[in-house]
Amino acid sequence: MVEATAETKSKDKQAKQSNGAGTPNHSRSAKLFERAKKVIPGGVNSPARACLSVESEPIFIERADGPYLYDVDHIEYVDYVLSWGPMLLGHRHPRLLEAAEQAIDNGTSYGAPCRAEVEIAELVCEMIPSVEMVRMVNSGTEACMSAVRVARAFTKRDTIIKFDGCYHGHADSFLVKAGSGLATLGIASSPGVPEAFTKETISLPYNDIDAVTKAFQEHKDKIAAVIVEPIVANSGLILPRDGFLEGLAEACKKHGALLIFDEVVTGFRVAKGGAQALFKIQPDLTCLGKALGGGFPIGAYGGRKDVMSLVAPLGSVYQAGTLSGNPVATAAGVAQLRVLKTEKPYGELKELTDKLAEGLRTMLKDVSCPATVASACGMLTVFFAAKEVTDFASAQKCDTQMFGKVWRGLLKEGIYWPPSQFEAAFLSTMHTKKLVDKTISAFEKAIKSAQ
Ligand code: KE4
Repeated sequence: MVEATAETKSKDKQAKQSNGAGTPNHSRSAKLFERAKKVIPGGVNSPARACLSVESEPIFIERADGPYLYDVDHIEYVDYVLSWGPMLLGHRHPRLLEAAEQAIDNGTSYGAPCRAEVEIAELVCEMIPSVEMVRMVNSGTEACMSAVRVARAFTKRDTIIKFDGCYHGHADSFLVKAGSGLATLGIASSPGVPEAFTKETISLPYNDIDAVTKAFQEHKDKIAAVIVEPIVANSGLILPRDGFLEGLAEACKKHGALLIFDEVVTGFRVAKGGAQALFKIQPDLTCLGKALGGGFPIGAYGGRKDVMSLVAPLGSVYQAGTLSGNPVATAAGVAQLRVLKTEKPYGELKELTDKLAEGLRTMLKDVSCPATVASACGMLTVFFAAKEVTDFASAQKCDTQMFGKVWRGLLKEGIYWPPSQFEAAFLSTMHTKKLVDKTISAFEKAIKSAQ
């Protein structure tokens, strides 16, 4: 674990520690937000950043370093959003900066193949157990959209199964009872998506293997694929019940459907080989993103060679992209994966995540706050609900008002927590035990003032 050295502490002399005293001054953020709302829908380029559900205006960030964010008002925060997952090594990791700077020095995009594309593909095939062949794209959405297309082509079937509260990006066929920003904003399914696009999408309760069995019985030779977040991040963090993922694999095998693991969040985070390595399950296809590129726009889908061989130009399933495999993004991704492969930070990252999760559970009991904590290596969620959250329906029973009050309290204490009950918080290899202790105390203070 890289200790937050003086080097990763704020270089900005004006940086202020937000310690809860008084109301921090967000005037520069507010001014930028006013300007942004005039030219960008909602003033943000992704609804997840809007902070609407926590009744706050978005904080505009000036820079980041190690485990910290610094906003335009020079306030320092411990960062638990980490760009929604990509910054697994923390911000400005020296190896990543060096690789990206070198790549930029050679040009920023060629529209022709480059060495780093081969290197990142080889690393993905080496690190993710089920991936024999992989295609780079520019986002998790593209990865999931393309994986479903090739699964439909391979099986010559149209229907897909997804799970309530899971989010696979904003491609039309996924916007059915989806999680992340849709859950945060209470959008069941998005306007502008024709029924014709979603009628082939069956959404079932996560962790309900009987519902999956029933769906296959009803639609058996029509189902092309089951796509699942093996550990859900987009309802808040929900772990699979024992046997659930194995049950999905068996059902797919029995009915000739493909199993797609959406590991855009869990890939390289919960283990070097993702959730599939953790649970020892081999999906037919895997979607990746976020940590794959260390903060640069990237995604990837890959898996069985016989399935991926259908993808153009080898096969006829068309998928393309001007910036797919971009030399800067892939160089940064190669650097990130090499650090993860050689330094194997997972033991310490899991230990730190457990320390935070256990510390929060103890504190919640001490302050008699009805809440539960779910965690996996490098990620966790505090659910403001008395009962354990096992699916989207139970996640929706959370007290989102209380979540909002606590979120605002944490911000005052210099903790930047994901601004939604239906998102997961992330830790980096640059977070430290000291910062975890600070976070637990900040939660305690925020909860006490919210109760
Ligand atoms: P992108 O298209 O945002 O790169 O990836 C879509 C995606 C696919 N699969 C999973 C499991 C995901 O979590 C995501 C995107 N995650 C959200 C936050 N939970 C991104 C944040 C945002 O939309 O701004």
